[in-house]
Amino acid sequence: MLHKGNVAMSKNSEVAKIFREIAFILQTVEEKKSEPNTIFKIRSYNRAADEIQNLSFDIDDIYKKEKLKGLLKIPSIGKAIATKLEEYITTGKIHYYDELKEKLPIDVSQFFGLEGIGPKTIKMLYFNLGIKNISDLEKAALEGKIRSIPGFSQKKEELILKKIQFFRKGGGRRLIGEVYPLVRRIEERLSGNIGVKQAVAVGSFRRMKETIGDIDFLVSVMSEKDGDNIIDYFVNMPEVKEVSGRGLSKAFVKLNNGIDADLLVVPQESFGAAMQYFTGSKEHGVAMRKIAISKGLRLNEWGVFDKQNHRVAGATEEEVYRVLGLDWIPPEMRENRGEIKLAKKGKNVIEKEEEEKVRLSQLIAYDDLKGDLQVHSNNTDGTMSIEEMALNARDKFGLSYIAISDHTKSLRLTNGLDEKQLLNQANTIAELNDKINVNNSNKHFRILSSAEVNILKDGSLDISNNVLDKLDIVGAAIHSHFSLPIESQTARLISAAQNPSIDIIFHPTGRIINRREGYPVNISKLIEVAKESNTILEIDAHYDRLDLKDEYIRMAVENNVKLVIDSDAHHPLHYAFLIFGIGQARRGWAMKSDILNTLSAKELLNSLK
Ligand code: DGT
Ligand code: CA
Ligand code: CA
Ligand code: ZN
Repeated sequence: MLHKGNVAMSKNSEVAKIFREIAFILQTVEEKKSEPNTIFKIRSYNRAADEIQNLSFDIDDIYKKEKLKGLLKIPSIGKAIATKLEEYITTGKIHYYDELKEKLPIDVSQFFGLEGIGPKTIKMLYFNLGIKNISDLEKAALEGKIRSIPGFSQKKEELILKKIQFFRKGGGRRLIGEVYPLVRRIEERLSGNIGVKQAVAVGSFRRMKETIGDIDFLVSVMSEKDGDNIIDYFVNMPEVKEVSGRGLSKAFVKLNNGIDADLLVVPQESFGAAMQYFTGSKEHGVAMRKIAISKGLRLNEWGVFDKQNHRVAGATEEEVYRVLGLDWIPPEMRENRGEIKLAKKGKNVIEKEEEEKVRLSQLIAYDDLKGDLQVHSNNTDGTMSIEEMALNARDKFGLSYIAISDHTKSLRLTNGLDEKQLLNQANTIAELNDKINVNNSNKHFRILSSAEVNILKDGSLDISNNVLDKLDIVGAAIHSHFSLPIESQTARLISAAQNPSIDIIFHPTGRIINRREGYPVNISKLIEVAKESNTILEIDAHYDRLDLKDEYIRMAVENNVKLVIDSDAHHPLHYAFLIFGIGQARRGWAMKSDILNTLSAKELLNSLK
């Protein structure tokens, strides 16, 4: 069982943003920036930002209850930062931040989106050309002014333009993990309103797309009066910043976090049809309407109607699909990529298609995962001990095993482990397994020894095979040399996959959604090698990675490559991210049997190469 992700909240996000800006400005203008003290400060602000962003409580509430003492209980928050938090909660300002802003009066957060354009560059851009935001930057680059800054070049100028383009393509879409808790919260509150029969978030959110343009809520009511009441309630929610429009059965608002949200209100008898319509995708809807027409029916958001204009279906989605001769289709599959053909009832004479049809009913479910195979501890860049990570996985998320996959030595930034430390850690894990299971005979939990081995430039690993072979399961990943050409990157991944000690390739393409494209990979080739070598490909469920992405998952599934879904947890709350990975797996048509961490730990270990 997985809990609903409690990931980010608005006040928390505001403070997190300010802390990231502080860290950034310190890196930019602080004279003593290479002194250990400053480095420590920069890291502390970044860590605090991550922590607060991912907190399951509102910092306001924490402060209300326990004041400064409560704030100090947040992991990674020391006295200095807690005091700044208090200042922000009580006055809405942080004096230290305002002071720093005076030294560098630019729109720092805009530049966060431009991966690879760091503090040093931004400082030069500001002091040489007065560039304060992305539009300034784009203008200067187009006018050829950037190359004239000492140390810059035409190549750098072109790179900057490319980064800006990539950033704009993201176009204000939010990562699903950024809006998930908020959407679930609103959905729950709408459901609890008097007069409301059902309330659900539809649109791209229900399809679990990796990014969300706007949020669509659908509500069914008993009477017109109830409809009016729920619209009143919606436009007056504390999350609403401004109301952009309101009609008899709909409302459009902008939320405090800048995202738009729509509300549609329908009568009970149309709820299923409206759900079908507003879940989309548009392409899936268009194809559905064609089928209706071919059957002499008409499908719209109010129902399915016959020639005499009688409603033949509409209250539930199932009946809408049924009268069109289709099985119900999971929302994540509704992209008009072949799912409608798959759902046609009784038409599949060919055996192969009959086999494929089980995908609809045997898609991996949100409560199918038994373990998590990418988990980090505070022995490297995680925030909690192995034991704490294990107990949280067991008690809060109902998992029955985790693999501790700490980074390895060549990743110095994370204090990666060397051979000796890895073997020591494996011994500690063996002892911990005894300890945590001692009084818990009914619910056996297993910690697996593992590592996230760093793939070096030439495709070799930074830990020797004889050490890796002593671990239960091993993942490998690329964390550097992102600018090598596609042939070299693919070759690096292939040599890791062909290494007999490597079981899994972690986050295979290295992308960070809306921030960096990742390194180029010939994915078909990698899939082919994964199949031949019995190597597992990972779906990293952290919502800013989702790597593999849906379309690559589908390719892997079609080629019978085995997959795992991991949270990449650096803190126990991050186990909540697993649902985003499951969502992508469903979008990639993966069945439970395609995902190896639906197996017990024993079965999983038996299936490795
Ligand atoms: P988003 O908001 O960009 O992440 O993507 P969606 O899929 O949530 O799209 P949105 O919010 O524009 O509309 C919600 C759903 O309503 C969409 O998935 C299908 C349906 N819809 C909206 N406009 C149209 C349309 O013009 N034709 C059809 N067939 N359906 C539409
Ligand atoms: Ca939408
Ligand atoms: Ca919409
Ligand atoms: Zn990694």
